[in-house]
Amino acid sequence: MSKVAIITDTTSYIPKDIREAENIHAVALEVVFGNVSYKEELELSTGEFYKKIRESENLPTTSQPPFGDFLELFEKLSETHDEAVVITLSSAISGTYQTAASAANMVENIDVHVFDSEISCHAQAYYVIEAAEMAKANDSAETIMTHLEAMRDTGMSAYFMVDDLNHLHRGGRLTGAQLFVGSLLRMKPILAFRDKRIIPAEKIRTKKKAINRIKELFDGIAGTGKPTKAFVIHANRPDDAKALADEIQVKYSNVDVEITYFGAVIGTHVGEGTIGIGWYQP
Ligand code: MYR
Repeated sequence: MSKVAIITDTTSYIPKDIREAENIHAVALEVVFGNVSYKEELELSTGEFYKKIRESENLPTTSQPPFGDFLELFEKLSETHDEAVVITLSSAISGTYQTAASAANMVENIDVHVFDSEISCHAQAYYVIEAAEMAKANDSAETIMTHLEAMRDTGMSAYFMVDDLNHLHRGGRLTGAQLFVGSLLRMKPILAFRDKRIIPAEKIRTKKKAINRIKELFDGIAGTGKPTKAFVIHANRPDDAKALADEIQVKYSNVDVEITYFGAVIGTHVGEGTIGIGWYQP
């Protein structure tokens, strides 16, 4: 029987206690302030990050995990496992997928499969948790990959609204905005993933209207009555996130809603104040 290790990158923001309980390994992306880089979640917590950006003169940048971190982990896991499944954030917004795939090709004694979640954050975590449950049930890496692909085909959605679009624009992670970027930067567009990339899905003028529109999009899904997994995600807006999650939970008994966060690396690109809702109907 094949023993499968489950690996993710830190942008799935799965808390350490859950990672440990589910045997999930995490490889960290890095956030860079000046010439000091920190492995997010391991060397810089999300709380410390939001404090640091307020105190720092220059805005941080980010980078994918070093190639050697994947290689070292794969080699270590090859002593105890036959196969591994790595689940990364979207390959169109970070080189993490490509780096993991290159390291997978270099390693011997373990068969490493790399899965592109085509999204990030808690939506990525849904794949990781599912894969960890399957590995626990002794499914093979191939069976897990097939299941993850089916989940991706079913549709994983996330809509979010940023307080200041300049962060995403500066980091070059906003697709399709070039033609109307001047006017867009003054708006509160609703952002979403399409074909692995972040696009302004709808142009909206005010924060209030934007959040109401996100709720409306979610209502269209939750209102079907089908069992739905949902998350409210925020960049240092815990009270607003809680209020939104409570509202969803009171309204829909078919929805299992969690509150989650944008950590340092994704927080660098979306900026403090970002809030959104993501969902998946298994
Ligand atoms: C890197 O330096 O490789 C990391 C780049 C990360 C780009 C993040 C762009 C924003 C993603 C928003 C995710 C929202 C999910 C609900």
